[in-house]
Amino acid sequence: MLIFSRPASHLRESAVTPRDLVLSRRTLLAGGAAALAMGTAFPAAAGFGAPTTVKPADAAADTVTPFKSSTTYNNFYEFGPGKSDPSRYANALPLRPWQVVVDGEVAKPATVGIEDLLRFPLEERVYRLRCVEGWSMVIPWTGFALAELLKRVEPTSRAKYVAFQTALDMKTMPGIRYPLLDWPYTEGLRLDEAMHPLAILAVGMYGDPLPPQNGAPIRLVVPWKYGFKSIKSVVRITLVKDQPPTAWNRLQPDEYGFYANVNPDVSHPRWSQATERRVGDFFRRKTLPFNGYGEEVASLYAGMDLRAHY
Ligand SMILES: Nc1nc2c(c(=O)[nH]1)N[C@H]1C(S)=C(S)[C@@H](COP(=O)(O)O)O[C@H]1N2
Ligand SMILES: [Mo]
Repeated sequence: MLIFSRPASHLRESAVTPRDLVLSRRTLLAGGAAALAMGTAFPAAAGFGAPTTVKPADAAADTVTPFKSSTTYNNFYEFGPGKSDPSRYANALPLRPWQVVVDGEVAKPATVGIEDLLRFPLEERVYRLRCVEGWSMVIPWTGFALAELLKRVEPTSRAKYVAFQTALDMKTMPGIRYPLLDWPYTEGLRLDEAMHPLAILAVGMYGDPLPPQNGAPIRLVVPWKYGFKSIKSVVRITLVKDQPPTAWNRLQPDEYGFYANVNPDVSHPRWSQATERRVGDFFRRKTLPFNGYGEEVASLYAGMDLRAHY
């Protein structure tokens, strides 16, 4: 059973939440205390500290994308290349048992079951996700800071990057029969990016467990980067010395950089990145540097030429 403790939310419910979603949240809450009381080999986190307040620059103009849209218009190429393939096929992916291996340059490698990952202090974060194809969504994620997990395994001084890997399931993933990408899907971050409090591992959205098409049972969300960095259905997180190979970068390095910070000034060879269309909107809007999170993250890139490191 999936259970969440009620996240300290900065979501303005009046602005967005349809009644049925509110009801499903209450159902989740009913079981929360019992789950938290159970013992675990992977001890509970010491606490999240002050919740990160995450407000996109034009928050007032931002409306949460309807659930129906964000769960039927997806990129999850393991389940096919079409936007509706993931919602059609990802249901078949077995979500239990599920483990995430955390290894590499760490003092305490661990294999963490999803039940223990759900015990991390969960928060609700309303983030925009912008795809390099020029569309974006605003999604209330439930998750915890990736840094919380990384700290537990104690990165060594040699750890400079973090490599991520998605599950590979021949039986349920029709997309991996085609060599579109080098399967399994892989992504990577620099260690300081991964430790940034805005980078989260999400286990839910709209107050419920993640739908399979959105990367159940656990996926990365890095809101200041293009959507392809936010790898779904993660099974392995490896700390490494050198910049790891990543699936899209290997396929087309001139189109998909390792950094992939949202940048309206650097065009993708096939798509301008100056504007975007919110899924559900008719008109396009301006794309913001770092997807609107510049105040929080720009310092990570001080001194770097972001045209060269796109
Ligand atoms: N494993 C995996 N993760 C993935 C993808 C994928 O094809 N496979 N697509 C990426 C891309 S291109 C985008 S835009 C986002 C979309 O996330 P969403 O469907 O939850 O909006 O997931 C990213 N994560
Ligand atoms: Mo994307």
